[in-house]
Amino acid sequence: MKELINVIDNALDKYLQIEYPEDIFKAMKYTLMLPGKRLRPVMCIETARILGCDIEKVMPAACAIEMLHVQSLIHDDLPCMDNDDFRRGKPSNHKVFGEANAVLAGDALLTYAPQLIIEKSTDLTSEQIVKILHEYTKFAGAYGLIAGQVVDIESEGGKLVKSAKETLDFIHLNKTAVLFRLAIKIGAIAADADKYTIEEFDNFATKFGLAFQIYDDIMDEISSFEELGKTVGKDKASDKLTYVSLYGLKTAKNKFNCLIQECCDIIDKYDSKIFNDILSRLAARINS
Ligand code: GRG
Repeated sequence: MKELINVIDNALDKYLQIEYPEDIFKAMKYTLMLPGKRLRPVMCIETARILGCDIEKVMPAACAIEMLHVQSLIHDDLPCMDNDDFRRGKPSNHKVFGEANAVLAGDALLTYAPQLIIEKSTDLTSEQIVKILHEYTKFAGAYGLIAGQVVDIESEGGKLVKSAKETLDFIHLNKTAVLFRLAIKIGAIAADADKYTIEEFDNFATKFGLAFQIYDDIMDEISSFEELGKTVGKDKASDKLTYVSLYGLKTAKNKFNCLIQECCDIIDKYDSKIFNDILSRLAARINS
């Protein structure tokens, strides 16, 4: 997995060159190249590999997903959103480049990502590229990531249109699971997987995404700045609607463990060391 992360890091570095005007490219590259776990591109590439597709074929799209993810992190940290001063162990984008450049860097990553898919995915067919772009635009916008963020912000202000449970599920599915679904679906599309297989992987990605957000909620409660590279304890301090605040730590851990087990059951037949590693590492940390 470490090897694959290095390959992804090199590809990200290559795909995003510093050009004029340097300030915007530097701001884009700053958060992008800080050490993240690269879970989304890794899972995109591993899905493609399991299903018989060369990793080079899907690398531009896998990197594009990381760019979209980084855009969401940069914007999430802004004072008008979560107002966080640290990300990936370093000062947040707006702390280094100022708010205007951080907004623009996010916008630029959001728009460069599909450009990269179109320009560099030379081994994919036009039909595959259109399908991938359709998924990208659907999941990144008001039918996905943005919807999750809006309801998250509304719920912090105490505005609940649905029940707390329904609201929380909506936030987790749209704010977090959506990018894992996108990553894994793109891997499956690149491998020309059939409808049944795409659905099976989508089911895996949805469960994984929910488990991952519960993991994130639990870690905010039990972990440290040194481990996470971002401010901890914020959810509790801001009385945020999370799995832990709604169900308590014990039930949150149980739900997380159930989802991880369901993910293992789905992925088991593919005998993937990378997926097994990701699932077992998350579970080990929560149950330690
Ligand atoms: C798409 C225009 C547009 C806006 C995005 C800001 C926003 C709207 C959404 C916020 C989404 C968000 C930040 C969700 C949190 C998901 C999450 C748990 C992120 C942490 O992921 P890790 O732990 O991070 O994989 P690393 O740094 O390892 O990549």
